[in-house]
Amino acid sequence: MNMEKTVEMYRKMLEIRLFEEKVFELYGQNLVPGTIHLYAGEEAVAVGVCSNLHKDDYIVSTHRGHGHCIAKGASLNKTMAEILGRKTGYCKGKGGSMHIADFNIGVLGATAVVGAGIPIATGAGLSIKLRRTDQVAVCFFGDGASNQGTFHESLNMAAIWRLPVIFVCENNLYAMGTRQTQVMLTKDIADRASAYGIPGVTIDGNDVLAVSQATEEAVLRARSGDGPTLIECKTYRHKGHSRFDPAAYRPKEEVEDWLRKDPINRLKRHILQEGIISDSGITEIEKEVTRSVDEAVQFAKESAFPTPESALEDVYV
Ligand SMILES: Cc1ncc(C[n+]2csc(CCOP(=O)(O)OP(=O)(O)O)c2C)c(N)n1
Ligand SMILES: [Mg+2]
Repeated sequence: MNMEKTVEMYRKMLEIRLFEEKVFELYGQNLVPGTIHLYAGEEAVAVGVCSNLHKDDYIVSTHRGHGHCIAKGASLNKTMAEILGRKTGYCKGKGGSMHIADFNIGVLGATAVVGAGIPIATGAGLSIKLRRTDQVAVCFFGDGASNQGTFHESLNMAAIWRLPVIFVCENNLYAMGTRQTQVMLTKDIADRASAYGIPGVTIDGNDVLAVSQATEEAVLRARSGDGPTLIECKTYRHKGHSRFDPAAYRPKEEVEDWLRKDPINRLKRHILQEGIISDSGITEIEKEVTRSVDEAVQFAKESAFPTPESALEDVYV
């Protein structure tokens, strides 16, 4: 792995973590309308995947989407402003946490409807194929979403039409309070790929280098016209499902075990052990990221709220 790329991945993962820690803090101060679903613990998936994408490649995100958008290049300022419901945000403050979109960087949007993003990414794949470009479309979704009909229909359609889509299942073992083992007998969701005649791989989703490697192969396949791949990343969310969920359904030992496998600390250890950069280099990155997150908070707080009349703008008639 190229050293520069490794350091950049560390910076992005840290950016997502510190950004969300701020979002959590601001939520506690009643500054975030609606709810929030934090991505902490799963950063290696978004960053490992997006590190292989070009600006004009597409992603479709989920309700747990801040990390996907930041990894694809979303502005921290505009993302924070949207989460705080300000008019300088990505959707002019009218969408909030679950509706970050920016077509200029290929973020086709997030959706609160579980599994709804999967056919959207498949449609983007069809559009790429018809336009004959070398773009790819990536779809992020959870273990819960993989039980929706949309998952099965989309994989089948992408398979027969050899669409350039990469289906990335973030298996964090739970869909709200429901454990994967309660709702499916399949242990590895990637096994479902064989039902559609496409490759499926299960990887350690807390190892950003493994995620990046698997994505690189899937992207190459997609760009060469060989069709879709299903990548299952085993990971874990550090917090509850959404802001008010204390996650009492998770055994304490399980949580502690996964906290020890934190993807950011893991990459930091690798960077230091391999001498890619020194301790002071890491401290410098931490300072820079903290500064940019603080700036995003300031930008958002200083921005105005949308006017009530603006609710009637940007609507389809
Ligand atoms: C169609 C639909 N059904 C149910 C819900 C309620 N809901 C919101 S998130 C969620 C769990 C999703 O789990 P998963 O796909 O594993 O994603 P994760 O939250 O673990 O990232 C559910 C059931 C919804 N938003 N949409
Ligand atoms: Mg899940």
